[in-house]
Amino acid sequence: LALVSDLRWALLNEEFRLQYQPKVSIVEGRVTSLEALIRWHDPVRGVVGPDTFIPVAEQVGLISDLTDWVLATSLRQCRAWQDQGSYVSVAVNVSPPTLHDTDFVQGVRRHLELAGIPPHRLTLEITEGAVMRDPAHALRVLHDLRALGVRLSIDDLGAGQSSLTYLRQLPVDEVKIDKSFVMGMSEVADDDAIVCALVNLVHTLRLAVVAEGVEDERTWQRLRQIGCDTAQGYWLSRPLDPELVPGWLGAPH
Ligand code: G
Ligand code: G
Ligand code: NA
Ligand code: MN
Repeated sequence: LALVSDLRWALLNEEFRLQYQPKVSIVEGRVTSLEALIRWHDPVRGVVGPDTFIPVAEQVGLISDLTDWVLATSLRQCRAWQDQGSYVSVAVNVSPPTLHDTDFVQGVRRHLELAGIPPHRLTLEITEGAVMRDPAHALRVLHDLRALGVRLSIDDLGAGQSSLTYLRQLPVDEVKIDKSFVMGMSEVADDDAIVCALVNLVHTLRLAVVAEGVEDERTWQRLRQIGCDTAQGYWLSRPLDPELVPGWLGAPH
């Protein structure tokens, strides 16, 4: 496949970029973290989104190198913002296979040390699929990451093969409700009911709940009303190029 060799080359040739999308505390209005989202600036294809190449990278064993690059780049960026006076946190998406790499926890620790960022300022977003493929091992890795001091988030609740059994025993700090429910909740009564139920479910587990895909003010107000902790979505901010982040953080919103 041309895509595969192009991806290897792209990594060497530094063709990947990160954008950052804020997660905002609904009660305090404060940014709780900035999620790093990868894009590929291919000279021929133009800007390619992760949905196109992450699944390929997972299949051909490139995903760990990519995640390594994302961790290094986002933590270095976090340090640069810190040096400018912004003590923000970053969130990094971790693909299922990467969680099961033997040296993943050591790698995370090394990247934090290199950047000089305290572990609690890094959140790792993990989908349920990562846990389901080998629950016993995933649980050990999550406990090791927890012991290291990084925050853990379960991504896309409701989109995959959820198991409440695992959700209950995972050592995580927050759960993100999948945007497919949140995006429609202003118009679709069932989606509103599902989001309400998921917010209550996550709170019953004593975890923080994030709604992603907040696209209008009505949804934000509704989430506030039902006690959702944190929101993320185009209405708050699109994913931002890194140089726009300090200005966005400083502007009133
Ligand atoms: O940013 P966008 O909506 O195009 O992201 C599409 C998908 O790609 C999302 O599911 C997102 O979690 C995933 N994604 C974005 N950046 C990364 C990354 O750095 N690593 C992994 N594993 N997935 C990512
Ligand atoms: O799977 P994950 O949750 O990481 O997916 C994040 C993806 O969702 C990113 O590609 C991001 O661009 C996209 N996204 C973020 N906010 C919104 C939104 O409000 N609406 C829509 N449609 N997509 C969003
Ligand atoms: Na995510
Ligand atoms: Mn998500």
